[in-house]
Amino acid sequence: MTSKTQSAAHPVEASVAAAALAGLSAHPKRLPPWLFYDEAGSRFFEQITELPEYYLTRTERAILTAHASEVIVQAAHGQRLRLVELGAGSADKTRLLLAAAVAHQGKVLYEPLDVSSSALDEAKARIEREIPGVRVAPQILDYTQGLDGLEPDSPGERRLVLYIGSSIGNFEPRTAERLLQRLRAGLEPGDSLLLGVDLRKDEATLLAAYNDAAGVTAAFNRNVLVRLNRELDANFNPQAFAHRAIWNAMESRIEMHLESRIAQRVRLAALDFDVDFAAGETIHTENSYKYAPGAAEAMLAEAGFAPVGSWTDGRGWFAVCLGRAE
Ligand code: AVJ
Repeated sequence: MTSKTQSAAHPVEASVAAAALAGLSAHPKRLPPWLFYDEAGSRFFEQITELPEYYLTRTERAILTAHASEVIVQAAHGQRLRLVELGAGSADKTRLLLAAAVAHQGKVLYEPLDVSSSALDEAKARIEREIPGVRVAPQILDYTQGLDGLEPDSPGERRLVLYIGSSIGNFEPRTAERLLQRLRAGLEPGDSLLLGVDLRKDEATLLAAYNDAAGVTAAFNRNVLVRLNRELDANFNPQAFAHRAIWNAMESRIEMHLESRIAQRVRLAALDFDVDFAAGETIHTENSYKYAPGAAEAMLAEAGFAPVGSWTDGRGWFAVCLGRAE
């Protein structure tokens, strides 16, 4: 970002600039999945959750519908609970747990954490309107750095941290493990963590979930280029990149890539940076890890959370695991 001669139409966000510069200079090229979630990307993701092929959201919702009160009772362990949620995007599944908590103890404090306030403000108004008894106290906090900054538990109160929606699936196992350890360090013994993970299953089902017939996932993937065009004055032609989803069995993950259909040069004017693509060259945009049965429970235990409960659906496609800080 040295010889910038003209200012971009929008203020350039340093984290976006740094991620694009590092990722598009790397071999193979990559962009981090958090870049998906601008306003348009968050809308595309909401659409993905309703696709017939994308079984994750509705499977996890079915598990929580069946077991929300059990989760709340186990987590409370005879005390009052307050709920913290990492990432605020999963409101409709969270409301099942909030309603169960209200049924169990009358009132509940819900603290959704996110890095931006827009999603949070919307969630606050909606949830307080729709579930009487819930008080929403949104916190702007990057939970990947830990939970410092949250108020400590009050006496007689326990915290239940929700990390659902397979969000942890974006992280490599070692990073995921470190993240759980950091979360554990911010909790008191007796607090708990509810983790939702996607499980390994047949390849065709996995691939279809990330390569839907309507092309919504392709649009979600390409939207990262649209974002760079807007925020970094880049000139990507999104249609010159094909959406690819592949199953990497060795790593037990779905990978998403954008594959350049032609040899081309793209300019990111705000960075004064040109990047060349060979025909067929890819940008790796996401990993979505799929866990073996028992693996999430083992990872929780490793991070200092004793296994309390683990629930799955009839097909064994998704797991919701509760661990208690020891
Ligand atoms: C939000 C990370 C759980 O990995 O399934 C959906 C994101 N990517 N379709 C996932 C996503 C492509 C999603 N997570």
